[in-house]
Parts: sequence; structure tokens; C-alpha cells
Amino acid sequence: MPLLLSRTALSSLPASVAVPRYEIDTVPVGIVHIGIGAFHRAHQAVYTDDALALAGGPWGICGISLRSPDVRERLNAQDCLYTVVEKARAGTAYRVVGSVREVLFRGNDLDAILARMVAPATRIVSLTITEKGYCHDPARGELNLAHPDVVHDLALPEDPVSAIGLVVLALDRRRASGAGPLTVLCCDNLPHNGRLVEGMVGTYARERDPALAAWIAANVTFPSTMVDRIVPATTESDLADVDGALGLLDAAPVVCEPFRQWVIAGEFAAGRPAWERSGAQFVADVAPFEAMKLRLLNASHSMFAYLGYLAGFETIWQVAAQPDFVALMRALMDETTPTLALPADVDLGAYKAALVERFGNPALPHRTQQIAMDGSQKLPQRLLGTVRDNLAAGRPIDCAALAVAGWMRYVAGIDEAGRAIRVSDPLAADFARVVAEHGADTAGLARGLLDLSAIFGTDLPADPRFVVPVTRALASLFAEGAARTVAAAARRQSPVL
Ligand code: CS2
Repeated sequence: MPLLLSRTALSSLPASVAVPRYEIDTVPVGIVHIGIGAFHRAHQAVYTDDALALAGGPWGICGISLRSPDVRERLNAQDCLYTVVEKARAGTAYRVVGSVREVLFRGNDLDAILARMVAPATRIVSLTITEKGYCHDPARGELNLAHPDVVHDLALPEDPVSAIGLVVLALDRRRASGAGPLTVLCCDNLPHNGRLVEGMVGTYARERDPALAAWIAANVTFPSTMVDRIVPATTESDLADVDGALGLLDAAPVVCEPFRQWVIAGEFAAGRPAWERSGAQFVADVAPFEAMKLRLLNASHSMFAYLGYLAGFETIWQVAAQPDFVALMRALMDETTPTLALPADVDLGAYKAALVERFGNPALPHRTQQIAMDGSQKLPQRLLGTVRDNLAAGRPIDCAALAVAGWMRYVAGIDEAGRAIRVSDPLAADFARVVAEHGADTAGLARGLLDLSAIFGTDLPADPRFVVPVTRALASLFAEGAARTVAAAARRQSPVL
């Protein structure tokens, strides 16, 4: 039986596996990260691992898991070390990351979590809790005060279940104990994510105590970030593969593409790791980069997820191997481009070409069904902002309309072979209600879904320039199926095909 990965076992790893180039034991915790899932471990923790090796500093990470003790059990058993497996077409690279120094679980470590968040040594609280973790109204970007978790936390603020509730409780205690300023760093795929979280923390804090909200405004900063790395959920076969490469058992590896990008703007109230040394870009305004990534990468991802799933493809690289789908992705990106305003040194053409290449990486199976999750929380910033900007300028929106129709067809809940689709979304009950009401009436279904104002606001459902093409595309998806609808759209968009 091979040994478990651990500090003492690091020296027995094969030379091909990179290991931390600093003394992990002596690194104090300076960052508390809420949402210690695969994405954080393959992204910010890697940047921090590099920064610790290159520049040192008190920037170990305490990871917090809100929903399940699983990661805590796995990581704590192996000194919080884990392998990042970078999979390229050309081969695989393995590195063990040491920046995570502790993992706690909300379920039974609340006191320890608060002690960490309130400690003066903690200077940054960062978050990757996915879009739905913010309990917000995605169309308006505001905290949803009627969300059950928010209602719960406002009634019992000392026992928070939401991330915002936990952060504000910790801030309140920092205020009381004089622990000093803090940076709250959102690393989720939301537009203006720093400002958004600042607004939600402010709303929640004001509900609790206006004086607390004022203290937060004076002592806490909320930089904005654009984060990018494709990190599919780890599978059993990934685990076996890593164990083979290491000659040790690793119960918590993460698998990702080689590419990574992190763009950050804004003040850090109490210092930060030398992330610029590990490749993070510090800019004056992150908004153009966020828009580029959300509206090109994530929008195409969602489009591939819904239409690709419906056409029978399990993974993104399989969808990206279909010329019609790639033509449609290119057309969607071209449709989106006039809404973007990037600094002159950003080569958008190269960025778009790289996206097609990245999606096509067959070494990295990324399930369409994984990306299809939580569409209600994703559509506004991925597709609907583009639609609004293009409609305002009188430009076409056909590709985005087809992507939205793909989402509608998917949440209708039955695939093209008549099998049930497992629709995972905080608004799944609303979808089911609309589907039950309208059955096979496509226009009614489109109308019912468009009426969900948390997704579409009130402007888009009232605009025939959006409603008509979406309804038409949805009808085609039902009548012709996804593959034929995509082929026809690809032909229309690029007549040379
Ligand atoms: C994906 C993202 O699951 C999803 O919705 O679109 O997680 C995507 O892989 C990352 O944003 C890439 O940086």
C-alpha cells in the first residue's frame, strides 16, 4: 500500500514532480479563503505558492469549506499538500502545492474559522464560492434579502450559513477587537466582482448595524479580479493517474489546463503576496478584462455546454471538435467583440484563437453538464450584457439568442432522446413550474422563462428584438434538434462554409 502524500514524503517524489521551494512549516497564515474547491487550488493557491517561493512573506492560506467536510478530511490527512496536474495536448506536468496550510469546515469549525478571520495576522479574505454562493439577484447584482440563507443569517448573525453573513460577522469582530483593516478579494466569475461584493456586504451590514457598515467602508477594501483557468471536477481516474505519477496516494489532486490568468485592480488594505512575481497582472481597471473573459470564454463555454449537451456530447473538447460548433463559437465571439473595449496591447484575435484551442484540449475532459449548472446565475454576465449592448447599438444578437435558447431547451428538462436532464440550478423549481404550465408550447415556454426577472430583468422580455429570435431559435431546437440548428446557424453566420 503506497504512502499518503505528506511533508516528510516530499523527498521521495520522483524528480519529475515539482515540489514547494520554501519551508512550508514556517509560513504563517495571512489569507483566509472561503470556498476551497478545485478552482482555488489550481488558481490563486498556485499563484500564492509561486509568490511564496519567489518572495516569501506571511501568506499561507487557511481554506474554508462551507458545504462539506470532504476537502478538509482529505487535505488535513496529507499536511494540506496536493498535486496540481497540468494537462496539455503535448503532455502532463505535476507539481505539489504547499501554500494551503490549514483547512476548516463551517459545519463544525466555526469558532476556529472566526478566530482565523479575526486574527490581526489575517490580511486578506478571498472567495471562490461560485455565482450562486453570493445569494444575490443576478440580473441586478444586489444581495437578495429574501434569500433563505440571508434571512437566516440576519435573524441569527452569530451562526451564519452564507458567505456574506460569515464575512460580515468576522468584520464585526475585527471592529470590536481592533484587528485592523482587511481586504476582501472576490475571485468568482462575476462582473465588477469587487464592487459587487462590496455592495452586498454593505447591504447586509447596514441591515445589521449602520455603524458596522460605516466601519467596513473605512477599513475594508474590495479589489476586483478577473480569474481564468479551466479546472474540471477531479475524477476517480484522475486520482489513480496522480497516484501512479507520484508513487504516493494523493486524495485531493486538481487537474487543469496549463493556461492561467489573473488580473487584479484596486487597493489592498493590509498588504498582499507578491503575486505579480508569479504572473498576476495589476491594472488600473479590471472591467475590460472581465468583460473579455466573461463574454468570450464563459459565454462560449455556456453555449457549448447547452447546445453541445443537447447534441449528445459529454465533454467540451468533443464539442470543439465539431466544425459547425466552432464556426458558431467564432461567430458568437465576433458578435460580442464590438461590446468590448480593451487596452491597445491586448491582442483580441490571438485571445479568441487561443480560446478555440483551449476548448479543444482533448487531454482535459470538461463535462458539458458541469458547465451547464446554475445557468440562471451565469447568463446575465456571460450573454445578456452583450445582448443589451448590441441592441442599444442596433447590432445583431443572433448567436447570443441561440445560446439563450439552448439554455431554455436544456432547462426544459428532457433531452433529444426523451431522457430526463438533471437540471441543477437555484431556480430549478421555477423552471419546472414554467415547463409544467406550457408543455409543448414553445412560445409559451420561452415567454415563461423570459419572465424570470432575476435572470432577464424587465427590459429584455419587453424587447421583441430579443424575444423573437430567442423564440424562433427555441422552436428550431425542438423541431430540428441542436446539431441541425447549430449547422444552419453556422452556415448563416459564415456563408463560405
Ligand atoms: C465554466 C468556468 O463552469 C463554468 O461555468 O465556464 O468555470 C470556466 O471553466 C472558468 O471560468 C475558466 O476560467
